[in-house]
Amino acid sequence: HDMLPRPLALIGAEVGEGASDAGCKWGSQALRERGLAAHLRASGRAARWTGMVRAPAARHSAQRLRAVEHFSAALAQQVLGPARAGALPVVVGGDHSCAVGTWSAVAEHWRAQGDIGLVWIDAHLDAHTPATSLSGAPHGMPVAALLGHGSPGLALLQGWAGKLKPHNLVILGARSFEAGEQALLTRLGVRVMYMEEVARRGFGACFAEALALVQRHTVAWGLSFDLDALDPADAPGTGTPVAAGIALADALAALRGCAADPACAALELVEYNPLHDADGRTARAAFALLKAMTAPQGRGARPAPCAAAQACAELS
Ligand code: Z70
Ligand code: MN
Ligand code: MN
Ligand code: MN
Repeated sequence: HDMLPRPLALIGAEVGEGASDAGCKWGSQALRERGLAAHLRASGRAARWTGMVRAPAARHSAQRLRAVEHFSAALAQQVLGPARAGALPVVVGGDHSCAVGTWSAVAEHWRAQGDIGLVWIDAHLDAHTPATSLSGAPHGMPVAALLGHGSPGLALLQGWAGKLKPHNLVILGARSFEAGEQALLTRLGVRVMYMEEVARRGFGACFAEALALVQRHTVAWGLSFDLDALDPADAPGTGTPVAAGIALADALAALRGCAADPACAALELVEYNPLHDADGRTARAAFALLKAMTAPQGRGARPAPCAAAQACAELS
């Protein structure tokens, strides 16, 4: 088979209307200006920005869901293009409402062949419907929409509902959620590895099990990483930091090379808020996470050499 790693198609999801703090609308632009594409090219893959999709501004909560619905359809088109061209779409948020567009496009792309799986790494469950949400914030709803529940404007993107089947979804790292969204996931039988389990078993063991589960009954799988899953010490620059999260080092070790699997359909990294990242720590975490995920070799393989590594080898 083709041994060249797929090129990365970076897509900016400029949406903050899904969150109560809209600051992460500017997250993808900030990471782009810091040189994310060049950083990822250093590990030996082609990488370029193929699209930036901006949500229409919305002031009132009634407008926010509409804005996110319009944005989701536009984002899905920007993800479908590179997917059809054989690139690996990497969606950079933006608040997590962008996941509806991303994974609806991936499901649409693979629909004739079979179901898709998804690993969702997040401090939250994001499984509200407008009926159960206490905040009304659309970024608390994308999981429900992808499962076919809640706002028809989100659930029926691409003209059909149920992009994800409950047994093909695993949520990892959850530690802040409300009863209504948890009840939906429990009723549907979605596997949730709460932070308590992640802390007890280790992130690496949990991610390995989650990956195996989402690969089992699917033709392709993806990873949606909400930066607030990380411990706030490693990633304070997010809309909603939640204490006692995943250590960045553990995430980097476990995720290294995961997208080298040809069945990896897309990646997503969301909720970067540059307005809460004065020292750049969270941007560095985002860079490192995406570089680890897109490392051309699988887990356990040695990292690709770079100029600095060459110098290190010569010194040793
Ligand atoms: C809460 C709500 C949320 C992300 C916050 C929070 C949702 N459950 N999601 N940050 N990524 O408002 O529905
Ligand atoms: Mn989220
Ligand atoms: Mn979250
Ligand atoms: Mn190096």
